[in-house]
Amino acid sequence: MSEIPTLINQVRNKQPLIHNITNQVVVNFTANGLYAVGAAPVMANAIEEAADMANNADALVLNIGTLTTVQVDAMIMAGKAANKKGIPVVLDPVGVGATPFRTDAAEKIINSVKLSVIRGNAGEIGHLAGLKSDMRGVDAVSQANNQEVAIEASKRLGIPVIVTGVDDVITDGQEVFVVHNGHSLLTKVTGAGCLLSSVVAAFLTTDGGLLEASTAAVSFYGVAAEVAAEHTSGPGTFQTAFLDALYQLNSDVVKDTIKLETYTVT
Ligand code: ATP
Ligand code: TZP
Ligand code: MG
Ligand code: MG
Repeated sequence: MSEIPTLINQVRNKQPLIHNITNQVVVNFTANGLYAVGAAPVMANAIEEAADMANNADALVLNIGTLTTVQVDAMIMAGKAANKKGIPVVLDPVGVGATPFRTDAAEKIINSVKLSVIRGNAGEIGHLAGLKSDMRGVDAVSQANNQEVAIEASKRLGIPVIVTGVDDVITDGQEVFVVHNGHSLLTKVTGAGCLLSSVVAAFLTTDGGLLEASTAAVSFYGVAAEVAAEHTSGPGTFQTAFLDALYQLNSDVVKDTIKLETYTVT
């Protein structure tokens, strides 16, 4: 996709403000990762201010990783404010399917807020769509066919989805983008998926169409992981090198390194 470098540069120039209502595990990593890609993070969970903060932001991320009942209400209030303002809303349904509370909360959010895209692993997205799926805590267990899960889930939910794992699939049920970049060290750092959801939100503030901007975000992220892994000996140094790669990555390197497949479902 020729526009990937343009979209990366747009994020860096625009410095979009991303409002994250996210889990306690990944707050710091998400904020630093957003700064590294050139966006600006803000975290605001309180029910008293969630809608006001969304109203000041360029995009909203709802992440259910360490949910409370009050936080579900705050997410819905923020989501409705974002919808009214017309800014993108990304849902990361962390661990959905692992407990009934998470499942009920995710369904409530989906039914109350117009979502731009849902990003999760195959277990999470499959579960949301009523497909058979396995979760162990917040991690996907089986290696499902990500393309089948993504296409079917997007059709059933009527919402574009991003299913990540060894391969990443971005689809609205019709147009399919498969990104083969990334590195297994991303599975050894908590919050790699959560940060990706926030990076997708940052890219959705660009001029790119939803699927193109999401694909640019996912491929940029995957190539950054490959670059970072070259300089690291394990998860600790990888985490630091990954932030550096997100910050330094030349958009032409992404264009040259991206392994992308696209097709239309017939
Ligand atoms: P999980 O909790 O199951 O790890 P997640 O929400 O953390 O899910 P991932 O599916 O791990 O999200 O995706 C986060 C990033 O890690 C994506 O960029 C994805 O391409 C990458 N990734 C995940 N697994 C691998 C792998 N085995 N090889 C290469 N890249 C991977
Ligand atoms: N527990 C609740 S939320 C969370 C954990 C470990 C973080 C999950 O992050 P990711 O990005 O899905 O790996
Ligand atoms: Mg992970
Ligand atoms: Mg996750």
